[in-house]
Amino acid sequence: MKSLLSLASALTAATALSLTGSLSAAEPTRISLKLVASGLVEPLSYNALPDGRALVADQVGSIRLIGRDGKLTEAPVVDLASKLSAINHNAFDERGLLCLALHPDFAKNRRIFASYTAPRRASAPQDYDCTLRVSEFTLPAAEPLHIDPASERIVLEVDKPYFNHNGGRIAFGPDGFLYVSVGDGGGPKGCDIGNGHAPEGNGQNTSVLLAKILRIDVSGADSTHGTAYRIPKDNPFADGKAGRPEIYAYGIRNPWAMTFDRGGSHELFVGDVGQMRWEEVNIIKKGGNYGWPLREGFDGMNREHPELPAESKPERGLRGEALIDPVAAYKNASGWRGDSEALGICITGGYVYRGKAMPELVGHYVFGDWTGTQGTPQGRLFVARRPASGTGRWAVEPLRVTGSGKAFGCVAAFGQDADGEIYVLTNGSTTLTPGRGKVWKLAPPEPVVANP
Ligand SMILES: [Ca+2]
Repeated sequence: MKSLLSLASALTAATALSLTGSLSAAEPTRISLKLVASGLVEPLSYNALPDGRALVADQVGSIRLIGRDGKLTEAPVVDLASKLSAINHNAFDERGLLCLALHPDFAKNRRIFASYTAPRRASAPQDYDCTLRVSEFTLPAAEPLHIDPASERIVLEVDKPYFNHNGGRIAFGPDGFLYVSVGDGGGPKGCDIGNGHAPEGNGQNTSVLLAKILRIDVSGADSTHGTAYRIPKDNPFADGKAGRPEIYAYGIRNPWAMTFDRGGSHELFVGDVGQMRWEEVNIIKKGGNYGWPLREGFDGMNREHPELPAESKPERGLRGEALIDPVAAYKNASGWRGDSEALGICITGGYVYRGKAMPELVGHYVFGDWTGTQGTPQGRLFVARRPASGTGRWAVEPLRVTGSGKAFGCVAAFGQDADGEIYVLTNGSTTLTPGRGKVWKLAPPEPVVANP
């Protein structure tokens, strides 16, 4: 019962007391979910505007406005559906509008970035599925807020052999650079195997942008290389000799999602979706090799039989570099059937909580799992607690959802506002079905009402 022991040791006395005082240290932290918006398909990005309103991006293409009154505006700020690759409506899909990021100087320059899967571009191999695209738009200040889709400026494109493992999360770092998470390319076999996958896996191949965290400078174009961005001078492969200059870190399978801590030392967190045995939380360091597909979780990876344990755990990558472990991992129920420690099947990365409403979560990483069981909308929420010593593994513990938000469905993504409070973006079904998507705000547990 490794996880319960680590859970008990991670809970501080203050945490236990802040509950009801009568709960044991092993009781999960209780929270509730306050409904913010509904009627969406699958919301994947929540971005607070400086004026107190927020944008919410729906996977099927629309970006909508949540007003100061908390109400979702009917008319979209923009609908990018016509720019997207084909999407399986009323079915499961990983393609679509994936993430938004406001420029750090958004209040002055109104620059906004969006990532989405576009139809395969002309230069992509003919048997590829789509092209992951990061584009820039400007949000005019005029009311009602509206983005002209024709104002798009394409920033970066990465061709995708298959429909899945897109990554596609974007975020500005404290350094002002734009970070882009890209999945390994996907495919029916998984394991970083198939069309468009290098023999060593795209994770370990630094000549491709798949299976990477990228970092680019969007302050201007680079006329020498013909790119719409510049390469930060201290990127690990900035000179292009040993790898693509956009790469910041590598060895990542399907980074969903990627966020910076608003506080502390502004660490970069990536939830890396696993194959069959482990779901990971990583803290990303510049130049780091996070092991995929040589490793999964804290173990080696059996690429032929991913449901089985690996015979060994490699310690180094192709250049002799040390492989970096996740800070937290939990068992995937696909490879650990019936195991009580198998907490889900597909991680949905979240945020380090920096709000005021739940002091017991401050400094810890709140995240979730798409669903506990394949095919049913039963997502789960967790907190990974930073070790008291500051180093070592983080303990993963469930968050117990109380009250009316209990049956929230699948956990699609998370958002965070300027106060550090966290939003949970859900889909009441496992498919892209109209009307099932909701946005919730993480809140303290609802008071227990005595039976009348
Ligand atoms: Ca890893």
